[in-house]
Amino acid sequence: MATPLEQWVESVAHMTRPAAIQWCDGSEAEAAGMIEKLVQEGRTVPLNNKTYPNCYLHRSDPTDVARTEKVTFICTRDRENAGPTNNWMAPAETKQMMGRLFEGSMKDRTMYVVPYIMGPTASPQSRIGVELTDSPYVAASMRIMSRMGKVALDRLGSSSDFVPGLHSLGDLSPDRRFIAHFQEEKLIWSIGSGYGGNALLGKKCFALRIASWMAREQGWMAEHMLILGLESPSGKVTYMAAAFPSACGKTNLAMMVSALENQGYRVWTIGDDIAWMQVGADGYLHAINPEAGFFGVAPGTNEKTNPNVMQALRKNTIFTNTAMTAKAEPWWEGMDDNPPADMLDWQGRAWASSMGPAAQPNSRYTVPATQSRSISSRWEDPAGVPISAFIFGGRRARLAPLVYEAMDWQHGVYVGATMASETTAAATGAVGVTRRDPMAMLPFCGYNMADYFGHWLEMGRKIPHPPKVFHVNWFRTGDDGKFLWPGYGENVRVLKWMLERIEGKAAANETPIGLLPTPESLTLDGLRVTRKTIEDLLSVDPAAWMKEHADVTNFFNGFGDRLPAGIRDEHRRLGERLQRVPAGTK
Ligand code: OXD
Ligand code: MN
Repeated sequence: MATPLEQWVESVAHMTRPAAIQWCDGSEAEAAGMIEKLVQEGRTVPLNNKTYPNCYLHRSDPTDVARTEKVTFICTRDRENAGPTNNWMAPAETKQMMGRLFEGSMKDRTMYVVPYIMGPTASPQSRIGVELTDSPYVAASMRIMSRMGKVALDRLGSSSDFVPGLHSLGDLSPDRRFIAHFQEEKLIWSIGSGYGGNALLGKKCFALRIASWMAREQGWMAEHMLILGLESPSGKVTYMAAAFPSACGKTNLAMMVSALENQGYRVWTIGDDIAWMQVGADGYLHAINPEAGFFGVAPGTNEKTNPNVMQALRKNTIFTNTAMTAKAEPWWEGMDDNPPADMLDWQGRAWASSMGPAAQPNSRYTVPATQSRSISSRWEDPAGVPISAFIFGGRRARLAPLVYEAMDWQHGVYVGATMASETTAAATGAVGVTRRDPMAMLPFCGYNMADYFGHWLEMGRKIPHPPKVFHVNWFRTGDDGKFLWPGYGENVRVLKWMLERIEGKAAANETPIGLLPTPESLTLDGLRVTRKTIEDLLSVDPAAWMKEHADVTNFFNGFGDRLPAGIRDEHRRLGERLQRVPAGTK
């Protein structure tokens, strides 16, 4: 009798008609074969074998360089269940339309059957997915980003308990590119893109969009969060999970080299992008990192911003769309100050500065997590790590202080639900446009966001020891437009304050938006910032927050009656607290 997996593979092969089917075992030999094929296809080149052993540079189709939210769909039977922040299509119509595109799409190609585990192999919190793909680049990347191959098949056995994901490059035309999630069936279909989150289906499609739906059904949480451990001088490690929108430094924070290492404060990495969490027997929320690698943005990464990753990606790494030097080494803007001579740009053309950036701004590295010296000894703990703090954050030039603490869980959920970030010129061309991105899940929440807020409130009732909730802003600027806070390794000073709040040691001032550090409660020794700068970083301008409050009202109105009462209450209370502040106070 064919297993459910064999039956599905057979039915997909019938539709897509591949020339061959390869069941992946995850071995070195198999990966070498995929890379050989990629090199033969001409879009992938080996890098310098001495300085970057077993590293490759892949150049994607120039029209296929980023996740495409416009063609990403949540296909629930009832449109209302997808909610106002998702694109929606009806499941039956979507299958018909995409089915026509999948018809014969793998002709002349090999279909790889990629079984994978999201999460540590032995963890009961982990889940299995299987991706069928006609892209050897995707199969080779999935081997880095998940526990892929025999290990997953062994765990699956003949069970039907896996999330199927069908992926084909199709003809790579942006006009025929669709990423669809069938929530009720827990099924993913993606065609027309070979890039990142569009194509590595374990990541955003499964671990966030499908998993967020499963998590609500089953009473756990799937979040767009890094997970780190902060070690204190006693050797105790306190775990924190943080959600920031793209381009706000999640990977850098997760892998930070602490500026307070000489005082005994170190940061350990569990994950840089996604956290799956459930209530443990000890009453704490326990988090696992479902991924096994880092798929990070290369530009801006350097010895200062992330020395740990710079060291990690010196071997066994797939680079995508970076530039390449004459020594066959990868290069990107922000790696160092001087672009080397005789470089090839991300499309393999001889580069001159008049041509714009040499590396594509969303160029990436795909590197095994174990290669970072910051990786925590508990990163594969089957029971996950107990989370003591949630950190929300965004890029706010003038509004949000360096850090504040929510008054309680419900207020914390409100702080996450009202998260926003201002766009940078690099991303959109329009500077300072505020994009609301609740819990950094705007593109990733697989159901109605109002119900998602409700799920967060509900989880608060189920967690005996809920994490404290904080909000940070590393990006506040002064009147001269310059950043007030040095960031990077110095951010550990803010984590230390959080730790001391968790332990009941650090002082805080109550303000209308939450609890702020007293200047004395921050550890600032060895840091060259003036008292005035610290006061600016910790100031709360009630008039600016009133404007923010009005903007949030507009955002919440989009959810109509579905917005939970707890969120409405918090919103009203913030308005009342702001109104009580005497005019002219800061
Ligand atoms: C990512 C993203 O690539 O959030 O992780 O876009
Ligand atoms: Mn992400």
